[in-house]
Amino acid sequence: MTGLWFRQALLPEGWTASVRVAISGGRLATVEPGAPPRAGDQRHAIGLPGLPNLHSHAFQRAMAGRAERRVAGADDFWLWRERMYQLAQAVQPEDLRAIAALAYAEMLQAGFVRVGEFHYLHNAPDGRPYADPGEMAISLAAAAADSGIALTLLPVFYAHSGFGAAAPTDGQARFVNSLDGYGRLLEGSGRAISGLEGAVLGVAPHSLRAVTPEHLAELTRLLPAAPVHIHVAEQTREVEDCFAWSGRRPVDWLLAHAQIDRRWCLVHATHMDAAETLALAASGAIAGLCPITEANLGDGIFPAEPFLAAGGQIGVGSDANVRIDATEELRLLEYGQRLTQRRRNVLAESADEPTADRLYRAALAGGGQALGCDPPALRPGAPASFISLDAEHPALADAPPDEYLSRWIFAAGRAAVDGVWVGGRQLVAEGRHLRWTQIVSDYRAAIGRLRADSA
Ligand code: NGQ
Ligand code: ZN
Repeated sequence: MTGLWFRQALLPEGWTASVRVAISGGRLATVEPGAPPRAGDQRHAIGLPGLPNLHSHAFQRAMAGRAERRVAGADDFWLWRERMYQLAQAVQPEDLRAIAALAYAEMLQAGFVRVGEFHYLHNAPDGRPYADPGEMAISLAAAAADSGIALTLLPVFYAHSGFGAAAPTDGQARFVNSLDGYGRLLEGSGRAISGLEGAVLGVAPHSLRAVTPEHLAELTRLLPAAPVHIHVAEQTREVEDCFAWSGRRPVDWLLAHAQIDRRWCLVHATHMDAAETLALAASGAIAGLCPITEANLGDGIFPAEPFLAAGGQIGVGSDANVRIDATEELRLLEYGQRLTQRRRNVLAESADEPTADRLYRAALAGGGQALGCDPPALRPGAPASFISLDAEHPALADAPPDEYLSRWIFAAGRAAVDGVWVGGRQLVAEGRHLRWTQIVSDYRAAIGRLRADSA
């Protein structure tokens, strides 16, 4: 049994002094408040649950910072997507493993302990399925194992390029499946993650653009209790196209035609009118917000204040992975509201609780639900997945415990993440992933191959 001791730890009942935890079989065997450290215990200042990252396309990490130059024409989401498709076209299975391992190691260093990988690079570059339809999923599972992050794999179903079952484009050839092919892909994906502790499998219709209503109905029946993730209402053009096709806006259409409930995670849901906002909040589904990506791609600002006020639940995801930082997602979520409303502490629920605590608490619960597992918590029986913060970081100087999250999220950011444990294994120490050198060297090799490929 491994023992750890925290000067302060965030337990379900709040910040608690002098907490000793014992780990056995990857879980927390005991969590004792007010207990002294024992000989051999690792000692840390501040312990708390790590956050779930509910939406990632890991391969896109390889284009971070490389699409920040204006291109001719309307430089928008859709042109960025062309650029992204070029990368999607080039990535081979071993490249995916290396790129994803880097993205996942960075997620761990940033305080995320589980990732929801919304995975759609299924076919070989020529569009034919690999001999094992789970080939690319095997790479992602290997990346999860290389890094140690917990994985919820969300194999994506993709069939069309636009509303009304428009034929897919050449750039989408690696994504496309029939329903039968998708069944085989799910089996292959299940096999790929079978050796990973705590892995979860879900289903993911890509968007209302990419699937028909019939597909959607079939897909939700495939794994009856598993998470269902879908991109929705991210861009105003998508809202207009959906309205032209169906007479309804995307979130409204989904609420009317699918049984949207706690299984569902609606990624982005940026463009909702007041009625959609209230109805989605009442559905029990999670709104999967990716504020950094939504800013980077020029999507718009999610109506977070009315959504949360109506009891809506949110989680955060790093999506395109241009930056990987749990605190920055939460901070930017709040700042988008401040900038548009010209007020402060917009998403706080009351004056009793700091805004950071409110955001962190929402992302913990919403992210856990969306990824098909219990929200991370420091309680006996839960997976031993948690992080420690560096109390020596200047932003934490003199901080009382009820200000730790404010100082971390608004002032220090990811630099204050010190240690990270997933399923009882320590993966990050002093802010650095224990396999960082190897993971970065593998990543550089993959980038070299991709460059040679495109030359
Ligand atoms: C994706 N990403 O699937 O990677 C999408 C772009 C699309 C974001 N929406 C492609 N952030 O939506 O068609
Ligand atoms: Zn996405």
